[in-house]
Amino acid sequence: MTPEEEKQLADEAKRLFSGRVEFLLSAPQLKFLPEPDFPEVAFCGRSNVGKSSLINALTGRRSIARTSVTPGRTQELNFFEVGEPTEFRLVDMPGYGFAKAPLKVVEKWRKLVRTFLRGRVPLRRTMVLVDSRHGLKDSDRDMMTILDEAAVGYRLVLTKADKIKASELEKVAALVAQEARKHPAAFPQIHITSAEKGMGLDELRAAMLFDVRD
Ligand SMILES: Nc1nc2c(ncn2[C@@H]2O[C@H](COP(=O)(O)OP(=O)(O)OP(=O)(O)O)[C@@H](O)[C@H]2O)c(=O)[nH]1
Ligand SMILES: [Mg+2]
Repeated sequence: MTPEEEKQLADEAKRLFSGRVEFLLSAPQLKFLPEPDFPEVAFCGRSNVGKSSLINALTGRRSIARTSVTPGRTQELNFFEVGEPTEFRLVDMPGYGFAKAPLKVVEKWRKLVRTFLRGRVPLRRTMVLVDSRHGLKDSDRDMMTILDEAAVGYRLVLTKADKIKASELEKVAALVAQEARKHPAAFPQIHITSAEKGMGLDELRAAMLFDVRD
């Protein structure tokens, strides 16, 4: 892409995300998924990593996606439509790696998430969110392997960048980028964001629009 094309994409992305964004439905089981009519971008990551907060920040809505201080807030696949007419959908997913939830519940979410990521035809891209303070955990690596095997391209997105020192952030980002290079379906370039401070959001919006139009 030329710099002009990049700028145009970024402007368009900004306009889209600040326009119509609407909650569509919440699917507690696969049989409740919406018809696969539009391209989709899914947000996954460990419990409490900031998936719902990032969706709110990207769309400039305070609480279109439900957030909480209690991990395990999002328990279904939540679909949001972007654009007028709809151009694509965002999918807010339940978090993984949440040790305190009852095992049966965790198993149910895990199955829902895995089956969705493996078999969803309109899924264009998955955002794998990683807490800036913690870097990659084994549960993230498991998720990355699932996506590699399903050949679903994904972007690694560091969240809560406002919570650590710049020098630490640089170190974590380098480590995550290094590991990303070993995963065939991972984008080599990682994203650094803060839903709280609005950091990295313009770039991520543009990247997502690029992904759904790809
Ligand atoms: N400082 C800071 N806090 C954040 C940021 N993003 C999210 N948080 C906080 O982290 C907590 C969890 O955020 P959520 O968006 O609910 O996380 P989630 O990944 O959707 O969680 P589950 O749905 O439980 O898996 C909330 O208390 C948020 O306010 C950020 O960029 N900066
Ligand atoms: Mg959530």
